[in-house]
Amino acid sequence: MTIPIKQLKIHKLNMRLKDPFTTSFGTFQDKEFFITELIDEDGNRGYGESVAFSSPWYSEETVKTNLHVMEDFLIPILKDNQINHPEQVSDLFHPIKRNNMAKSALEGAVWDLYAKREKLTLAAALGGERKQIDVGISIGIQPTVDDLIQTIQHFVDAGYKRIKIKIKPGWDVEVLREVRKHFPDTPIMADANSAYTIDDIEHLQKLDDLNLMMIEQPLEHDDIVDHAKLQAVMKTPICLDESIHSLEDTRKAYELGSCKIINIKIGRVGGLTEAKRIHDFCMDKGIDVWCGGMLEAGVGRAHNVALTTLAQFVLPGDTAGSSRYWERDIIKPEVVVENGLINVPDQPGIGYDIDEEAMDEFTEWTRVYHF
Ligand code: OSB
Ligand code: MG
Repeated sequence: MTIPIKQLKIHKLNMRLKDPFTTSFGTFQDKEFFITELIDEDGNRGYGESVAFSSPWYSEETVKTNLHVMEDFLIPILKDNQINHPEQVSDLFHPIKRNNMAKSALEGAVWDLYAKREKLTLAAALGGERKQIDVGISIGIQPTVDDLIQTIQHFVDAGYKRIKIKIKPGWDVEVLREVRKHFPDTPIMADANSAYTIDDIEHLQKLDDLNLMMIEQPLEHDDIVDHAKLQAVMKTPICLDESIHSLEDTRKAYELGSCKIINIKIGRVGGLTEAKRIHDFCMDKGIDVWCGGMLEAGVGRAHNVALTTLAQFVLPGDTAGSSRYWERDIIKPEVVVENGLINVPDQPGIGYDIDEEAMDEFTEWTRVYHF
């Protein structure tokens, strides 16, 4: 049955993180992004979120490229085709190269709308069965090691199931050694956001003594060859984030031995359908996966929660509670973490309502597209 799409709205929002978040490539505090809203003839509303940042530091996409690609290429494709099932959308978008976060912002809204029409939770529509998901936390680079240790203690006390520490040259081995002394048994991992090169092999091998769950994306953002060389000489599992944009990238990384774990981010891989394909491949090959985060507002966060209900998401993800990021989120209720767990909502679609008052507060403008 065709999904009778009547209208699409793109809302441009500006929100401010409670605290600045620092990675090896830069610091974030003010976030501008889009919420997509698809409305059908029966009045159902499906929501998506674009996770691109303002600058192309994490990947080449930006807020502006997302709007350009949605308006000039992707929305016309949605208008020109009948959609019966959200899985068609990734094939329809396939001729447009990359621009995965733009694709995902629209595809996610189609999935939510479809699930609401079918009166299914988004988790169930994707085939997920978990009722609760395990949650970890990602901690940005801190001014001092003492600050880092205090911050970790705070989140360990709050029950988060694993701690991810951002590293970069000059803030790595010594810092993690100190952290290990204070937290001998805590599940800890490190994320370098591509801050090292293959010349750093010997330095990175020093991390092998620290009993880390994994090291995420140590080398170039587009590399899978040097990561294979590095994984061959390291005990610590390598997890790829930036390098994986598709199932094909995943297959190649698997064949080369570039990693043992994959961080699946819905936006980075072009949407929920491709995320699920990567998940299914990893399940088949015995590669552990977890769901990464992009400092999302509530809609993107809800999509992450739904995806994480799939069986091979065996490691805690980065989808922490709304209040870790925002004074006020744009969904009701907000995403809440208790004892390191999020209860998966049981309402249809993303399972959280839009907080219209909060949306109004953060919306800079809205554009309407008629189908
Ligand atoms: O590499 O996972 C990453 C934040 C911004 C850009 C890239 C990354 C991150 C995080 C935080 O690690 C994830 C989150 O808490 O949403
Ligand atoms: Mg990462």
